[in-house]
Amino acid sequence: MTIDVVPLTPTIGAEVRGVDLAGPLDEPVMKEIEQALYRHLVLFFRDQDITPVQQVDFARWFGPFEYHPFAKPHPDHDEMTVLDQTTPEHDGANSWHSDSSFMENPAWGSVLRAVQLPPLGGDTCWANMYAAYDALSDRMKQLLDGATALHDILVPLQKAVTYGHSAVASVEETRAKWPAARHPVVRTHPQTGRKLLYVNNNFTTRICELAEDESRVVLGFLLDHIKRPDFQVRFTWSPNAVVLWDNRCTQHYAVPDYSGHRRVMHRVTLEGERPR
Ligand SMILES: O=C(O)CCC(=O)C(=O)O
Repeated sequence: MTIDVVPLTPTIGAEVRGVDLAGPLDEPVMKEIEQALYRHLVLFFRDQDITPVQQVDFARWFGPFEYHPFAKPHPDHDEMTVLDQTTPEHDGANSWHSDSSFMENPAWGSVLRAVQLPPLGGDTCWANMYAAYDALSDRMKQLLDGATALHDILVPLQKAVTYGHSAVASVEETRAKWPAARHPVVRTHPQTGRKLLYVNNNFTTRICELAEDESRVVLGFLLDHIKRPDFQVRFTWSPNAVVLWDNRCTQHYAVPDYSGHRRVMHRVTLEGERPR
């Protein structure tokens, strides 16, 4: 079987047709999907009426699972988290982010499936962080290459607790378990060997090698820069659509425009490696 990969923008995102994720999918097909992912960074599969077990099995091929410390697990499948939202404004997904960058080993990627959708809205956008790095001037690249930044759960966690999106008992105790992680500002993707910008609006608080006020300005510029529409693809979900993304070289943003309607998604996240 050869899969049909249809790019959605010149920069990021492709729809994959001719694949039934209910599986089983043989090794050559999975390798084609993997290669398509490295090329397009985010893959969209429509009309995949699959069970949680089938979703978990598809994700498993890419590596071990990440068990998120704060997300709500599926009652029957602890590898899966359930995103169930009617008040999306403050849940932290409507801010450009790379998942779990506050961890030493942030997520490799995720498989997300639309279970229940609002009548309108609830799109998700992804952005290409290779393109964000490539678009910087040589002088800015020189400044950032070799620099490191802190990624901290504290503020997003406080916000999530304030708005009822997280049930952690104590922000301080949770934070103590997850002290800020230090990662390179410019990361090299372990499979493609390409450099990419690795700072995000949810978690990155400080560029370590700069003075505090310098960091505020440079980081502020970078956190705006990564939002450029020419780095992005925007996906309008349909029932049973499935998205596979590489979390290492992308960021995403869930559009919170469906308040009062329910949106339920099943997510399986894969464990990543330490950024280098
Ligand atoms: O619900 C979505 O579309 C994306 C949610 C999100 O930001 C995430 O899974 O990290």
